[in-house]
Amino acid sequence: THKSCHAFQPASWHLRSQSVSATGAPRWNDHDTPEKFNFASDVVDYWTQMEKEGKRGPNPALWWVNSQGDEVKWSFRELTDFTCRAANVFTQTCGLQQGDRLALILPRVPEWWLVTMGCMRTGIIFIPGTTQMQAKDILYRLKESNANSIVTTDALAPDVDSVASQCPALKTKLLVSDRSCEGWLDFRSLIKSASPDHTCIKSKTTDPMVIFFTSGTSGFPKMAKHSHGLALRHSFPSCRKLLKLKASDVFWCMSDPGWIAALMGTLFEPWTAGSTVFTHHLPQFDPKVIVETLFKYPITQCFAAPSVFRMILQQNFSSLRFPTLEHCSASGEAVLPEEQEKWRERTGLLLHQIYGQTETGFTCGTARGSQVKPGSMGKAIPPFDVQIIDDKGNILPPNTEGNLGIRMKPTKPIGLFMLYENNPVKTAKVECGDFYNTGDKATIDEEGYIWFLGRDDDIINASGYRIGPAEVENALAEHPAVAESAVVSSPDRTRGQVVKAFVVLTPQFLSHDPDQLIKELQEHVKSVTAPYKYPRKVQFVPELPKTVTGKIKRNELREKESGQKQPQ
Ligand code: BCO
Repeated sequence: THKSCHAFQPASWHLRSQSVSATGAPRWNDHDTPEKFNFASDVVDYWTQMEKEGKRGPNPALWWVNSQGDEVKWSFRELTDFTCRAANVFTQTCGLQQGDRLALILPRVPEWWLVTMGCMRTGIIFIPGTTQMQAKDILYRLKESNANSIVTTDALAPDVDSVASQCPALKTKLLVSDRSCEGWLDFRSLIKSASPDHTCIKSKTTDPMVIFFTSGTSGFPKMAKHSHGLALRHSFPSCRKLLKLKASDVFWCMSDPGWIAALMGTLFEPWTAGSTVFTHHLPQFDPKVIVETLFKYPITQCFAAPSVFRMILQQNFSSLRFPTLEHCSASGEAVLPEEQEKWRERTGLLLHQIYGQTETGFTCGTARGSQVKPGSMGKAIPPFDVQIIDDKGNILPPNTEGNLGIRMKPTKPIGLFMLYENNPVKTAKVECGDFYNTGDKATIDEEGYIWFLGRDDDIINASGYRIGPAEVENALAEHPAVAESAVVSSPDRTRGQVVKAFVVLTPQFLSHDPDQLIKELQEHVKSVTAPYKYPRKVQFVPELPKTVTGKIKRNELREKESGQKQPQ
């Protein structure tokens, strides 16, 4: 009985250059740059209209479950209704306007979709973050981004309250909870009472839509800003070919809602095709729950970090022949050929790699139905022109190691990030000739397949999380036992890499029990920053290797680590 939103105007489709594909999904061509685009009105409201016209099956647009047996199923019509209400909550109750910023720190709850699309409808720039963040992480993000509003749960409300006085731009705090909290607006009851009548802004494709904080090599996380073009790209034929999703598919992306992978995997990619977005609340990662879920629900495609597939394979489940699963994709870290082979043996399914960064979204991948070359990240996804370049931006010949670059001159492709907010130095630093330099080392073969080789800096990729060493070293430095530390990656069978800290102890801690101290340092890091960054390995050393100018030689430590036998 929900009223439909006034934003949808079918006539507008005829004014644009895009065509309608065989499956009914709106499309543009790979190199189209329409002046205006908004994912909420151009894609989601399109599917709402298809539902109204009886041109889409009865499967839900969003299918949410948790381990307690709760379930939420929303149609596109309901999504349009609820997200228009969210838009009205933001503009009318919170007084937010186009260009304002909203920090979004929610676990996998249905309201996450309402907030993201409510922001898109109003032009409010949203800033997703993981719920693993601690008060200090939240403070840094709120201050740096000048966030005017925050949406989170009662679990993080006390952390936000403890830092809110230091964030002058923060005006409204919205709580997603069954309980009320003083000083916080109740998002759920506001949605219920808000009007579903809202007119979506006519955003320019180049208008800012979202800001992600990415890990810094040497300093604090930086803000990668994306335009609405990030979402538009998923309507391009090359992107549609990657997973070949259909309206009848049920797609499960397991990424934490704080990462760009979630935006692509639980919004843009499946809903462009009109597919069902499936999600399991999963507060704690558990391979058993993943496997049970793949058996229980009619999921046809899944998308997760390679560590998830690895952890499933390591559990010795009696059967991994999932009844409805047809296609699997992995992204966030490298997949080894033997892992792909093991997954195929156990499930009968190929594991397709997709590569992307926070700055780039989907960059290359092995398209469904095309040849899987084991260990390869697949081919470039147009409009990205991906090349292997040298340090001056010259294109290198096939099978030569170099930097993975995306051409950004003379024309910046749709989907590549706009800039690092407030950081022109860093923005300029990633430009290399005509290319954006991803900082990843790779090779390309004669057929255009790309192989990942490693980072050219100190960033650690632990189970798909990119972690800057400074974030962990700063956290360690706050503990009285730490005189100084150096943090590097260490190879790991399950997570690809883990964080390893070399620690020089202060004199008063030299006689402490080392095992006890390691646990204490690990708990300390978990308590001052997002726990996924904690050093899973710690080694006490009398001193750190340094250059004559006193800079820590992290590469020396890293090389030593990678030369070591991996723990079994
Ligand atoms: O392993 P431990 O038990 O020692 O510690 C874990 C958690 O238990 C703990 N923790 C979590 N929340 C906590 C907490 N501790 C205290 N308080 C809390 N509130 O901290 C550790 C968290 O580490 P984790 O998340 O790496 O471990 P977990 O739970 O084993 O999860 C495994 C994965 C594989 C599910 C997880 O690492 C993961 O989700 N990785 C993928 C990250 C990802 O999505 N990356 C994509 C980025 S976007 C991109 O690459 C572009 C793609 C186009």
